[in-house]
Amino acid sequence: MPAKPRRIDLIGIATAAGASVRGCGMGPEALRVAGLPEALVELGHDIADHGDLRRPHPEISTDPASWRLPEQRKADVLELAARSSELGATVLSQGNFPLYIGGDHSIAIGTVSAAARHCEPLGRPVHVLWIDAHADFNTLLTSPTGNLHGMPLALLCGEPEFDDSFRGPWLGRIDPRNVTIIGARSVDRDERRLLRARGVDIIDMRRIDENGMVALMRGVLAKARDAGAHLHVSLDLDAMDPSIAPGGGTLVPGGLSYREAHLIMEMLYESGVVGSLDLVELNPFLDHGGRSATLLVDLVASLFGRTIMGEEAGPVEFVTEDAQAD
Ligand code: Z70
Ligand code: MN
Ligand code: MN
Ligand code: MN
Repeated sequence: MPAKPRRIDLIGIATAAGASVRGCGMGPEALRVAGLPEALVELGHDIADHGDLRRPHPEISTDPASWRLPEQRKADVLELAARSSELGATVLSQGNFPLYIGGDHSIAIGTVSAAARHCEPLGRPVHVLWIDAHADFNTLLTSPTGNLHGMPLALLCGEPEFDDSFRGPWLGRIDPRNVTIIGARSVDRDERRLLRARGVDIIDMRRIDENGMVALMRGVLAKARDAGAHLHVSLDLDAMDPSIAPGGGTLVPGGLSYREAHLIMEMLYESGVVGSLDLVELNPFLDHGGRSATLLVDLVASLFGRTIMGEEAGPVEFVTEDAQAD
């Protein structure tokens, strides 16, 4: 990825079916309004916007206590996962970069599946960098809420509690030992035990404070590079501190700083190993005047090559003192 312009395919997945709070179905449009396509074009990339995948019926509530029936929400999550897995795999087979804009984090069931299915016949491993306040590794039994946005990694890693109703030819499979979660600070008790048992690498806030972001990210990137992996990056807005990213439904204090988040993105760009990206959990209804949407656009720009000092295409001519004197 570094230096070379890419063809980036934007795929909106307009849903909140996996979340406890409504509103992140509006995420794709907010990111477009905040200038996501323009920021990528400005960096020299080509963009194709596929519009949004969505369920045909509106997200309405007839029961004020639960905005939609759990069975209906599950069906929505899985239908959108199947469709995004198909579309994402097609984009990857064309050699292009899929940028998925959610939507709640359940969309990663489909987006990571696309990468896994694309890479499997090539014998190429998929590594996942999950940037999130949460671990999203609950199963149907460990989940305290039943919300599917807290479970995508467990399903993708093949946890057996998910029955056949969660599976289909569209579902890909990843190895939990190739998953790194960074920014974690809210992990449920049974989820924690499962993560340890499966060998997921959790870079929680304590490890970031103690070791520093650069050293930790170097380790993640070296592992992916040495494996010749496709790195899928899944960026949950709530990884960032709520003071800079207020537009989420499940905010947790003590998150990534503006500088830590940009540093991750810049190092990802330089690594050249990133093959696909999710932007999830932006809730424009809860955002403050587009601050969180703008933050995500700026982070994506860093991931696609924006730097502070930039890079000029050719030699720059400066006005010298001599010329000024004429
Ligand atoms: C909790 C659960 C979660 C995002 C909340 C929360 C999961 N562990 N994920 N917000 N993005 O319900 O499983
Ligand atoms: Mn998440
Ligand atoms: Mn989260
Ligand atoms: Mn607020």
